[in-house]
Amino acid sequence: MVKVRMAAPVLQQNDEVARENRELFREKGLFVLNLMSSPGSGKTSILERTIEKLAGRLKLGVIEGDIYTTRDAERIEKFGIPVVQINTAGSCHLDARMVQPALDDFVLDELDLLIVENVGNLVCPAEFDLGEDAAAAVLSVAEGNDKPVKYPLVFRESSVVLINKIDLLPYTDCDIGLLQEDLKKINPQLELFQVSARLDEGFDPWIAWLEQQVKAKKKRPS
Ligand SMILES: Nc1nc2c(ncn2[C@@H]2O[C@H](COP(=O)(O)OP(=O)(O)OP(=O)(O)O)[C@@H](O)[C@H]2O)c(=O)[nH]1
Ligand SMILES: [Mg+2]
Repeated sequence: MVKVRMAAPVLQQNDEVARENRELFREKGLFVLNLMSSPGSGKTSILERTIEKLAGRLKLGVIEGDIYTTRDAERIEKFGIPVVQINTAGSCHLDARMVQPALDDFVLDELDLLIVENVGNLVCPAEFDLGEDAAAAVLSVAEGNDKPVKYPLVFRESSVVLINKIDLLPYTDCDIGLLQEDLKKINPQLELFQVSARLDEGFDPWIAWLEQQVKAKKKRPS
């Protein structure tokens, strides 16, 4: 009789490592955010504005997830904050096992906030827990009004949606009222922020939200 060993399902294995990551973040009192969107919605651009605004207020580290290249990490490195690039070499998302070794490259005790920019993809990243405290999704107004209803998981899993590129509204058929209604139907708890990373507009409520989350995490008893 041939002995068969059933491999633990991929998502189950991922969840075990995600739990270890989450436990480490709890020990360190570190707030960790998973930033997700389709390619080109403006995750890195929003990160750049966010880093500028948090300078001197919070100590921020960044993990960049991309299939190939170190381009996003190079953009972040210019701000002089700790950044690590993970290349997934084909995979459309980060998982907890990719993030775990990257954490060794930071001095976590010296950070208040760690933002993980996931691979540009509106579907796969939302399926993999990294051990983060919260997820934020970026949706640009140029992507079409139907994206929340067609790709609901990422919006269900997120605490925040940054509706980006509002400077382009006059050139699109986006109905921003309807877009926000659809997002709230999918997840009534969502915080919605309208921003333009290009024009550096609308960032104050987002920055206040981040600072509030960091403060709450630090206070949580260990
Ligand atoms: N008009 C306009 N363009 C923007 C805005 N934010 C970002 N962009 C442009 O959109 C393009 C993509 O921006 P990125 O920040 O690289 O997008 P991303 O989501 O990080 O992309 P990936 O990492 O490849 O998934 C760039 O050319 C940005 O300059 C905005 O608010 N308005
Ligand atoms: Mg990017």
